[in-house]
Amino acid sequence: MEKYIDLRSDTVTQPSLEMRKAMFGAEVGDDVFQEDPTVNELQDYAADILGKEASLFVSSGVMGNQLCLNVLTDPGDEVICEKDCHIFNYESGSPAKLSGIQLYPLDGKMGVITPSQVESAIRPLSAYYMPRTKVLEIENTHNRAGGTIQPLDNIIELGKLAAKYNLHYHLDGARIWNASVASGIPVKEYAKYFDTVSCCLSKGLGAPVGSIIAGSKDFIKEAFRIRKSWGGGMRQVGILAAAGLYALKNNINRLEEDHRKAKMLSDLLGGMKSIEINLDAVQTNILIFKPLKLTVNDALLKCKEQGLLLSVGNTDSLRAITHMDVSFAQIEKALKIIYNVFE
Ligand code: TLP
Repeated sequence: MEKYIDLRSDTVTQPSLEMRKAMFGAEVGDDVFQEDPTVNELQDYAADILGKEASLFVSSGVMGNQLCLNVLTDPGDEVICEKDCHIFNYESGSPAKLSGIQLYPLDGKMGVITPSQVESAIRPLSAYYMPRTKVLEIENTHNRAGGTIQPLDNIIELGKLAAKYNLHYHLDGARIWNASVASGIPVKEYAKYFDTVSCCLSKGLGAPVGSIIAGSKDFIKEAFRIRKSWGGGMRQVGILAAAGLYALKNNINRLEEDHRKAKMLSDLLGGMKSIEINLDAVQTNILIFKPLKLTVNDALLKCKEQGLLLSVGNTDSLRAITHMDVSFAQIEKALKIIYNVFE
């Protein structure tokens, strides 16, 4: 794939030499016995950054979200979320498959749902024939909305509502790091309003694999048990945790560069007549835009022919994501390719 400028996702990054050295030198043990020192260090370090009692290293963002939902619900329960969110669209129906729960998706604006929308979706406790609303979930940054940041005041208001109705409050913070760097709001401040948080090490932070879930000690204890029952107990996994630890210690602040790269792209896209883009939504490292003269498939193909890889954003739109393995020079080149293909 080296000949391509790959903007399909920030998941395509390769572990750097320094990260590989950290992995090579990692001290390891059997993590099913909770004896891997590097995993334990990562979990303590992540819990501290997120301001939670405990955290757990898991294989992926999907596993992180699904473990949280599983622990927080019983079969037949309902989770309120936004209609373009990851758990509803891109997790293979796992809420139903793994936990026997259903989702209640609400129509958000740029990925944001309001307290009044949520309040009217909460099932009355007296209605025994309805599902029980158990969890409120939001995504920060919101992937399909274009990497948009959830406003802190809305996060807080939704949290108050969740508390009022005795709901658990879960954050899919796969890209919480991007939200924090772009807004200047510490990750801990974002995480503080949620019972459970899931966040990825293998996206903008550049680790080859892994996510972290965080919450109370009791929650993590149960998540640890369920992770094992899903086949997610790994042994000398400190080799991978070392990459995550390296990512958390070294690769958060540099996300600002990725946001600048996204801005370079949006400056061009915003002025093009052959493309529709909501510039207000370009807040971090994701761009979602609609080709007006080409189909999504034709656009993907034409870009690929010229050396640029994009992905599908929504059914009728394209997605470009900037990351550490695409240089500013490559972004300049991508700008030319986009202009040639679309204009
Ligand atoms: N998102 C991937 C694809 O699945 C769409 C991507 O390329 O962006 N939450 C959010 C908000 C995500 O964007 C993703 C991955 C996940 C969870 C799941 O993470 P993984 O892929 O590690 O299971």
